[in-house]
Amino acid sequence: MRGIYSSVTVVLPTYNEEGSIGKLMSAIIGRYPGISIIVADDGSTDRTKSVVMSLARAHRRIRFLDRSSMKRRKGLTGSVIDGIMESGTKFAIVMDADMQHPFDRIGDISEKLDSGNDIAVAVRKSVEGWQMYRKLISKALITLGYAELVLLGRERSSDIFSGYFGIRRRFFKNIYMKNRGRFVGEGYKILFDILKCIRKGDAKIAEVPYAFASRKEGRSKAGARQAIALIRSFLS
Ligand SMILES: Nc1nc2c(ncn2[C@@H]2O[C@H](COP(=O)(O)OP(=O)(O)OP(=O)(O)O)[C@@H](O)[C@H]2O)c(=O)[nH]1
Ligand SMILES: [Mg+2]
Repeated sequence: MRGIYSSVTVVLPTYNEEGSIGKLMSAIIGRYPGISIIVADDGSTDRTKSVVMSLARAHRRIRFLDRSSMKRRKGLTGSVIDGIMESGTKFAIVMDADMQHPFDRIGDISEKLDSGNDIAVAVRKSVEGWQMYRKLISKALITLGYAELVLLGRERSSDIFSGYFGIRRRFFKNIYMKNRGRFVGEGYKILFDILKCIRKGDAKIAEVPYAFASRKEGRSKAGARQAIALIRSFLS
């Protein structure tokens, strides 16, 4: 099994995740020998950096990417792009750092990539802890986004906004280099930006089901600004 995981980098975007980042990284390293991790941080003001750095001293496959020292604009999509581009492995797996994405799906995602898929999307089969209004807004946006992909003849998956997916790095790099202007760096939905750049039939996409858990630590950063960024994604 070590074979597959030494080809995988897990990209974890963070902003103030001191409550979960250490536990998540230790769990990933313990379960998937040989795997690499890049934490793409946007200048967290809590202890996120020191937690990651102390683990990085013991594990050479852990890296902390300090985006604030790179004078980049803040943003989840931009952080994920930097993380994937900086990873040196054949595959990258993107997931939230707040434990809402169960890390035990990393194995299935890695296997789907290793067996020849360009993208393996972890698809939400259930969502825990969201209020009704958030479910409704989410459903409306998903319907709009899906319709756009169908109308434009683009690739899709049954969870087009999933923040948990794996991708072949060269495949991503190729798409990103040709379509930089269509990625909304401040946005939250990089998978949608990727899908809208792939003509239907030009990628092999697999799915892995999972249950989206409620946040147990830290604070949500999702809000109106991210919804506006998504509208920009629809239009770019
Ligand atoms: N680097 C970086 N990471 C971010 C930024 N905004 C959010 N994140 C991280 O992206 C992941 C997802 O953000 P969340 O706030 O949990 O969004 P969400 O899961 O849709 O919302 P909740 O269900 O309310 O937690 C977490 O790991 C955050 O720390 C950002 O601007 N920059
Ligand atoms: Mg979250």
